[in-house]
Amino acid sequence: MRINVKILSLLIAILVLAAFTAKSQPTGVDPSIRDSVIISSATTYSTNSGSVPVYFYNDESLAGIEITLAYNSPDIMIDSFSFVGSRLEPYSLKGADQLTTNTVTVYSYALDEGLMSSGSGLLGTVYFSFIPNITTPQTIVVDTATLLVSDREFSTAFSDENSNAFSPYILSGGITILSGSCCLGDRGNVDNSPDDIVDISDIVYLVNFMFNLGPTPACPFEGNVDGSADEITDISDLVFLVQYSFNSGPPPPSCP
Ligand SMILES: [Ca+2]
Ligand SMILES: [Ca+2]
Ligand SMILES: [Ca+2]
Repeated sequence: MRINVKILSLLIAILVLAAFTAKSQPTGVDPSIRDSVIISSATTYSTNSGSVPVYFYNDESLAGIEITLAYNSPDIMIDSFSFVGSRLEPYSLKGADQLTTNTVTVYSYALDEGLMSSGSGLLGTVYFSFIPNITTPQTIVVDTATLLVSDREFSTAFSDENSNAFSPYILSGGITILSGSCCLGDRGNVDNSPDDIVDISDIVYLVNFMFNLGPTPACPFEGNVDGSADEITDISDLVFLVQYSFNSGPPPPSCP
């Protein structure tokens, strides 16, 4: 789901969340094992975009989650927040609103679907784009933040089945941007193996990506095996790689 910056969705979020935070600020005690939010540390290249997955753990059922993420750099921009593959994907009331250029608040509430059962896994993924000629290498910290918008405080809290809000443990992360391109030599190392070798693992990776909700190729140029001008990874790339591997087809072209 793309970030929706529309005022309407922000208002809905404020209304829904007001009920949540009005009851209690997140000062409640998290019983038993402390729940957590883990922001990953990702590495990418200046010619690419970047993404930072966020994970969470809870040992009791939850009625709601709100997480506000921020970074402090003019060099990157939030493109979108995706719930694809997230533990929150089944919940109908969820969203991501970009509060400021550098801040996005993400929320999810269990309604008819029942409480969010205990577990650990993906909360969602923040996608970033970079300004042209970005300084490299650099690491930008992505952490949680508290922000006041229209007298409503956006922060990070979990809420239990009685709407008692409490603060999870937060592990901050970030994104490291290296210079140049991720693509080495020829295209086709879809699984980004450090040896840059093209083999059956790359075919498996492509099949998983296309048909099994597997992760996107870390380097889009390696994933675009056939070197199509749109730089898109699709079924043609899988066909190209199978032809090359098993049918004496032409080798993948060089990296751009
Ligand atoms: Ca390569
Ligand atoms: Ca490989
Ligand atoms: Ca292609």
